[in-house]
Amino acid sequence: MTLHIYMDAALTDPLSEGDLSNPDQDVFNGTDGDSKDRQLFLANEWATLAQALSIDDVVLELTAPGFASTELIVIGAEQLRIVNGGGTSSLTIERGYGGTQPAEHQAGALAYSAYDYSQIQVQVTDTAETDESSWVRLAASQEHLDSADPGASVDLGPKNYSASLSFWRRITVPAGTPVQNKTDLKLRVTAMESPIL
Ligand SMILES: [Ca+2]
Repeated sequence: MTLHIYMDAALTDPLSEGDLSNPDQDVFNGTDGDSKDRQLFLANEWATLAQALSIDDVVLELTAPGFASTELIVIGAEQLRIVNGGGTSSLTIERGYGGTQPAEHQAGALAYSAYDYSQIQVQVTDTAETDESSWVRLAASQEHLDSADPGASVDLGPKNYSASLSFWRRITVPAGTPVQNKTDLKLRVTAMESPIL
């Protein structure tokens, strides 16, 4: 799965996935009860080319580490397969994958994980002790948060590899909640992944 949740529409601030290094976090008044909304974004992993790629280059230089070995990526109309170097900014690549034609690409061009997604769904799960997933409402737009069922998942439909989607989350802390650093609510994204045809 190369879908990630981002905090910003420019897709530069990905949420951490499992290690709480960059969580979606807020501060709430637990005495009176408090509620906060935030827009979040879903997109394929992407990166920018640090150097131009000629038609027969087999090393791809990115401006930041990204992608995984054996993953397919797409630049312009060309698909490429990562042979080696996954997780670094210097990747060995197989050109013209899947019947696409090798082409020149400029520095600054965008590379995306080469997968389309359908049936995208975001759900909240509580990973420890009492289930507080009902503190969270999810909806495709902010105005639909009011009518969203607490703890229910949200269906976001399909997106192609270069598109981004957004959704909203509302966290409501019940009045009388004691002071705590709460880290057990997680957003889980599921989807059907397909290669670009
Ligand atoms: Ca809990």
